[in-house]
Amino acid sequence: MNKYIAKDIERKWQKFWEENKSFSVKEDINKEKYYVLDMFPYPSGEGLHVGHPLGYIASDIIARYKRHKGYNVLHPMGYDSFGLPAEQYAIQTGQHPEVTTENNIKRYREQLDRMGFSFDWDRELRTSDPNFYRWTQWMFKKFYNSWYNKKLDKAEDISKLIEHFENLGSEKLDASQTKEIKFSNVDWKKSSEHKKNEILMNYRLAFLSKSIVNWCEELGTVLANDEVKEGFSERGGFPVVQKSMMQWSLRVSAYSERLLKGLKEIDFSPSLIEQQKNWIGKSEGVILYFEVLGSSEIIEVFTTRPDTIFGVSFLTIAPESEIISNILIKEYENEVEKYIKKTAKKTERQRLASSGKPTGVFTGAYASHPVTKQKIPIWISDYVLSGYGTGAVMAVPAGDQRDYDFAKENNLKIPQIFKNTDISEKAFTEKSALYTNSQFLNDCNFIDATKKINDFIYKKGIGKKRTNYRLRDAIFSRQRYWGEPFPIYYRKDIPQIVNEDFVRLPKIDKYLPTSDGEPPLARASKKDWEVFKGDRMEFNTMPGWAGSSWYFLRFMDPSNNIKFAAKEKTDYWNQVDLYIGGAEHAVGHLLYSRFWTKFLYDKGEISFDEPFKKLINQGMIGGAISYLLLSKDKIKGKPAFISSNNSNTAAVKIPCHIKFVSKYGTKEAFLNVNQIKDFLNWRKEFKDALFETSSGYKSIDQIEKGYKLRLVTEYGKMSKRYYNTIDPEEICEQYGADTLRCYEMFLGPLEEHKPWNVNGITGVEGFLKKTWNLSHRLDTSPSTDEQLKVLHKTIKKATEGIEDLAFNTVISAFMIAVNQWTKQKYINKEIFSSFLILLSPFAPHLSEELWEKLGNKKSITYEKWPTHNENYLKELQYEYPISFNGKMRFKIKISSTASKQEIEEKALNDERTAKYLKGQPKKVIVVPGKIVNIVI
Ligand code: ANZ
Repeated sequence: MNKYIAKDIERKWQKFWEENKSFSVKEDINKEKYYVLDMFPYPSGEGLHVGHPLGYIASDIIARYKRHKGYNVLHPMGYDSFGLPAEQYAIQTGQHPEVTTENNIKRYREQLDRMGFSFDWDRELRTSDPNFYRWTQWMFKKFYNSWYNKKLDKAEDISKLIEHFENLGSEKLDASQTKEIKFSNVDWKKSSEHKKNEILMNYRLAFLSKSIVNWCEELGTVLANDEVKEGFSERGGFPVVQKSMMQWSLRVSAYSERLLKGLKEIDFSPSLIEQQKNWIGKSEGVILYFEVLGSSEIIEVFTTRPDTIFGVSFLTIAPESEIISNILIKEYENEVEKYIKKTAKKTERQRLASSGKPTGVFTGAYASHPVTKQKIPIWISDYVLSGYGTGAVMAVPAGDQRDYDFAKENNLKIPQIFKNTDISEKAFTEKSALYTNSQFLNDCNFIDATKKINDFIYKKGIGKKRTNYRLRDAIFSRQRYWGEPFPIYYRKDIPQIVNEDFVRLPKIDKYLPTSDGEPPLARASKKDWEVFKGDRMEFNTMPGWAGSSWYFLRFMDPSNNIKFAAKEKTDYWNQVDLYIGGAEHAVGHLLYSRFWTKFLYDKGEISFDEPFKKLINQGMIGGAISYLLLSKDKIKGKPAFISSNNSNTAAVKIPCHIKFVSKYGTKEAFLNVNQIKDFLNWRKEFKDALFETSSGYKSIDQIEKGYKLRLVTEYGKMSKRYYNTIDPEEICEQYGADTLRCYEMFLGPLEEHKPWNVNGITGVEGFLKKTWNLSHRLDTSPSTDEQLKVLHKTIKKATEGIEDLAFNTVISAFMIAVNQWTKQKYINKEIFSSFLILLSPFAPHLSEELWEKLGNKKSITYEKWPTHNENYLKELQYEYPISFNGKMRFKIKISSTASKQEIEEKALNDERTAKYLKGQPKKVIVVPGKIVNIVI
């Protein structure tokens, strides 16, 4: 009897699949397609740990299952290979990021191959490959040459807009724009090229503008909102400040309503839908006009509560507002200037966080209330954001807490407009009160008041309806080297499109900004650029999300060199049927790729406008993190990761590589002197630190004299920085890839977070060994009803479990089946064959091997998925002969799973028994599945 040696079998089948291109697919109109995709990884230098494959295993199970079901399955893999870490490594070592990236990809590929994934590797792509990014540039040009026509609710070619300007100027134009501008067709025609370009930039979907950006000095680049967490960069944890810079942006805001509506058509989790909705942030309200007294200026405010109009006691405008200089009264100039300077340093987050004590300054100017004509003072405050609404608010202290706090702080009036409410301590922010001191709204409820005031506003022309979205245009430039170059050059500072094929990333000497602070690409001389035009090329590169916004399309036709993908192919493969990836991309990647898809749809490039039909976020696999506790005062040169954590405690937690805590639930332990020396050898910077011990903080010398050092263990993320990663290859070497695959699925529901706990792995390995052993007990004798029942139950469970992505329940069902069959003398070959097909998505190597042993010549990959027969699931019955003193008298049907006692009861309670038995029997002999003999 040969033994199950996972390693040997696995290598053999991995080679077989590769050589036979088992998973390579072509379009086939006779077959229904299924596209299952993983979020492609950034190939970092750390390689994969056991948490990463969780999603890949799940998607691989689905891919293999769908092949068995007869689908034409597209299951590709590639690399999101532009990005910061390779560039930072380049800065430190001088090694070209391309080389680093190539090495990392090699390592990823080895690890992925070892786990037996059924990717179609012929379709592999990399975003840093010129054959890929030339199409990203091609799409950028499309964005640049488009504008958003709100009347048609779609993107159109810029030539259509120019035509409109030639005929009508800005009149009758309904377009998405940076700001409202008015000009006639004559103005347009008279304009210089420079001026025309400036006007067009106001509408292009890829546009250059001065914008306030998140600037990270340490990383030397701008970051997107979702790359900034609590004022620090997500990567590296460096401080981020606000800065005004010329930047490329994509006009994502034009698609706000469609991005919102599209959420109804796709199957994303409720929490993800909610996050996207909040990010888009639709709010309906009105714009009201407040005339500035003694000036021709009008301040427009955006409000969602026009019903509170009679409670307005002042206006507040954002410090960045351009109107300030036009209305400012001279004697207030100094104070205002000082205030503006001070607030410019704060980030948006800090500004929002300062609620409770909002700061501000008076402009000296007044506006006229549009209904009551009362004099309303105009203030400046940084709780008003310049990028939202109109950048100005009508302050209603009675109904809005920030306005209330501001009024209290600056001794401004707080008019009461809500009947029977108490606003002596705080604003009344609900909508349940009737109105008072509100003229024609008095005694109305919220709904009536809103309707009345809106009618009034529209009729009198003192305002207009407005729907606002929080979604901002996405900044698209990065001051980095390792990204897609723009197909842009400048002539006299006017950006121009490079019409040649594409712009290749030039080689440069150092990956740092120039001494004038220009991005690294400014180091490239004219001859370093393959295409060089005008006065200079664009120095910025595109952000990481450029390539990832459309890569799923390239997988459909990865080697096409005349188009990003042929239309027949994108028509065939169409939307991604199932997309699996981490929850951290909820509002970044998943919003940008939806936007990008809608744009390509508008341009007729593809025929669907949502990229992902269904999305699943796999949970995280966590690990135990061991920390040493050090006194904060004594640490020199704090590493970045401790700067933001536990700032209020005296101790700093240092993640520690000493893995002596093996069991979960161990909260603290003590290190011996050798272990501490080992730690200090490795982290020399802590040699003067004071360590927390069982009796306070002690230095290393004191510890050597016998104090016990404390070490705490917490459950957290698996990451190199916590020294708690486990390499999947190690697990594959020890137990086999099939065990790893089944084990990760067995850990719990796919979407939940769960700790890695190696204790259970041998159980799963045991199950595969049992399956292997079953193969030695095959027989061609007919299957028993019992064997068939177990099989059909398992088919049902496996099919339903896979469809519901409840993989852990499927593995349990397999284990039950194998245990039951193991108890029997033999197992019918046909039954075992069917079982191998069920098992093959989970443990593909083992299934292939046993399939071959059964005498099959072809791979199991495309074998038809079995279907269950309800008839076999019915309760099985056995017909017991009932004997009295050894003489068979009659038969009764009893469930085959009935216990001895149940069988005895059934026999004794049968009415025919009374004929043969008077009183109590001497003895009842029950042999389950055979006979009942009643001794009288
Ligand atoms: C008067 C009012 C009375 C308001 C009241 C609220 C409550 P959402 O729903 O988030 O869109 N606002 C408008 N523009 C702003 C800006 N640039 N910065 C800060 N706040 C701004 O919020 C809309 C409300 O937020 C608006 O309605 C305005 O205050 C404020 F009892 O106007 B409200």
